[in-house]
Amino acid sequence: MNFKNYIISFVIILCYYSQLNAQSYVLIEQDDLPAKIIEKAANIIPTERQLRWQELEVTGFFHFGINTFTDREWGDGKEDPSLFNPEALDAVQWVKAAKDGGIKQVIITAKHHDGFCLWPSKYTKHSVASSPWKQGKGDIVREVANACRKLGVGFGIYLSPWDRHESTYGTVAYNDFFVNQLTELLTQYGVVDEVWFDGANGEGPNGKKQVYDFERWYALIRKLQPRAVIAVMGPDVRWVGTETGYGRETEWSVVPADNLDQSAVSDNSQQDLAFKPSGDMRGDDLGGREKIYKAKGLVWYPAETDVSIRPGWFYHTKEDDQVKTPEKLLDIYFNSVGKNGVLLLNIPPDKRGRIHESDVQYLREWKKNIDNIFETNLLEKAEISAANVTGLPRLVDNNKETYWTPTDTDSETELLFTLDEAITFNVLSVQEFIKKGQRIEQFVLEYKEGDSWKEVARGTTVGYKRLLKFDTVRADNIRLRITSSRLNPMISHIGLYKQ
Ligand code: FUL
Repeated sequence: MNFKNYIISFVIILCYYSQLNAQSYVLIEQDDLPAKIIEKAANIIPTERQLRWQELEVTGFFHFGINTFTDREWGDGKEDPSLFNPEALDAVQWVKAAKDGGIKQVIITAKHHDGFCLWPSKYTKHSVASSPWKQGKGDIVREVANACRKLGVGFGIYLSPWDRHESTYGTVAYNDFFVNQLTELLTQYGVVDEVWFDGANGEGPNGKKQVYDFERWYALIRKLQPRAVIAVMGPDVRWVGTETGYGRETEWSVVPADNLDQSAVSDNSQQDLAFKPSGDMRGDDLGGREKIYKAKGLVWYPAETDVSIRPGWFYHTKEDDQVKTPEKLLDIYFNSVGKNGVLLLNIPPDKRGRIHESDVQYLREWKKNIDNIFETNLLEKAEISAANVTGLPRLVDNNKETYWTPTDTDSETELLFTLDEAITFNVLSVQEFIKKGQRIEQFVLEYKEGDSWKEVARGTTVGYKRLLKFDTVRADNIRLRITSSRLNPMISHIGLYKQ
């Protein structure tokens, strides 16, 4: 082997190993200096299932159940199943309404806190099987799963750990009951893409609270549905901390994890479960330098931003005139997906078992608005330059598998866009190549007026996607400066658009 080939093989092997070593979590050693911690943070990457989920951008919730018929948000578990009768139920209409709104995956509330099951569970009578709907022969979970498969939309389940009906709740036996129900849902309906656990933990019918056996549930999900992300009270996806649809200005997907399971970290077969989420994930900045310097470990734990299209999670006729408008939904899109989150938008079916007409229409208009804005990247025709020019056009090629990065590890970098003809824009979109980590800490967008550069907008974190809206600008010389980053930034997309 000549020297050149030797070097090439060496680099290939090195890349292979660095790829293998990149993980979705890392332990911080006591003697790690700040620079080492930054390097570790910059190299944490999402798991395959987290990446797939992040790229969905917009997902949906269907809150439906006995509450739909009692006009309540939280049932007490004493509701009579005979109230449940969605006579015109059409799950294909639900999933189609979601899909027409750009939603790529939906989650059905198989059981909410009231304990009423939307599938005929063998383990309780408190379910659709005791209702008049389809003479007790129906199964809503199946109808939704089938509709998802038919329309190519992802399928997820919400199973409330808090059960206000089940008599064993508050005892050890409840954990078996819950595992049995979870097993039914994970084995009878094909592929499950997301399992959503709520944090609510109130009293059951006997006045006792339950100690949830999360670890057993996680292991069961990994075994039966390895592709599913486990959300909120789970290790893959974190609740953003509000139910407004508005995420944080500074949203790190890499956050401190002080309870990494040491033995699982070093056991390959257990690595999937090394991270046990705990503690409150609220606050303005969860993963900034000050936070990670004090951490014992770091983990990729991205944010999900949930909100309902109506004031309530369940359908109420009195809220028919309070459906969020396409304009409001667009603002939410900018502040959730555009702030490094996945939007989880709830669309509650009504008593007929259909998504209300106004929700359907608003969803469609919302999607049309988003498509219009992002149809043409005005930078496509720009000449791009930077300190290092290798691979620059990849910034505007609309290909999520390509990215640009400066060759040195300079944390500051500047990209210049020169156009033959001035462009008019008011929206910026930036995306990092998160397959290799999240790094950007601060950036500024500027344009040239005469001899001076004027600021248009600035931001902190980027992550999967950062969207900024600002007053309309017309310019032919534009630059994006990354003013702070953990190691070298890796940018997969930059776009300017006109709303
Ligand atoms: C909350 C629940 O209590 C609400 O009813 C709803 O399901 C929401 C998504 O999560 O914690």
